Amino acid sequence: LEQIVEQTATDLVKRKRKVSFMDFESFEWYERPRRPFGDNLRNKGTVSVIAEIKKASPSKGIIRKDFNPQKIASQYFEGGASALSVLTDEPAFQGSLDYLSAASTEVDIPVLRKDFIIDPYQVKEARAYGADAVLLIATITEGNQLNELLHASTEYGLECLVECYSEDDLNRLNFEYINILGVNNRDLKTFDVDLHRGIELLNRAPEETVLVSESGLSSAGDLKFLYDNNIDAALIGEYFMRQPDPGKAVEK
Ligand code: IGP
Repeated sequence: LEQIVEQTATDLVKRKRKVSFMDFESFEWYERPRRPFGDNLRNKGTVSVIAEIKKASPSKGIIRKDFNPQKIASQYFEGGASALSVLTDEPAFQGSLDYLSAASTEVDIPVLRKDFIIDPYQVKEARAYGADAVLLIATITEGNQLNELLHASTEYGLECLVECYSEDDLNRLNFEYINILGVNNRDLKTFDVDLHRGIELLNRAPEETVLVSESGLSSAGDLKFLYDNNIDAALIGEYFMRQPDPGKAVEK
């Protein structure tokens, strides 16, 4: 994780230099009204699905060979996903900001930018490429950084899914500014998945928080387990991406 964040920081310096003349405000998606993300996940009488567009991962390499983000977005939408998540990180996940805009224009549900966000610049970039929400990973932020990013998101009109890995992460959060909490079920050192630990952490959030269980989910049994434990939404990537028609898998 440290390596990825370091890479993100280096890339960002380069990108900022390269695009310093590029003004995001002139992008066609910049002024588009945002679709509500958190409200779309809550109170559905079922676990809402956030379906992820993910070509590759650091642990598994290429997950899907036939990778067409636009087509997958429309299949997810047809299948009834409540929201999409699009990996935009290039070095580790082979994602792209272009996949984000492609997905966002294709569907009428909110779209989350999934990346290692460490700078308000990336939040503005997310807006320019059509995101409705951004992922903020608590673990990779220090000091007041998370609050600054939350503040920037409000300024740019994007919602935030704040992701935690541990009790330490959770204890650092100020829920006055956080409406949507995610816990990653996957331990990033061992890659082990533990849904129980995730649920236990999620249920410590204040009552009105939208709760999202992330990673390693693949069965109706998993979703039933989340539902029985008051979880609002499930973020699912790899399992869907390995199905011939990812949309059909959402329907089930
Ligand atoms: C999806 P999975 O096991 O269904 O493919 O997991 C999502 O939770 C995972 O991609 C993820 C992730 C992240 C990726 C969760 N948090 C942070 C990159 C960065």
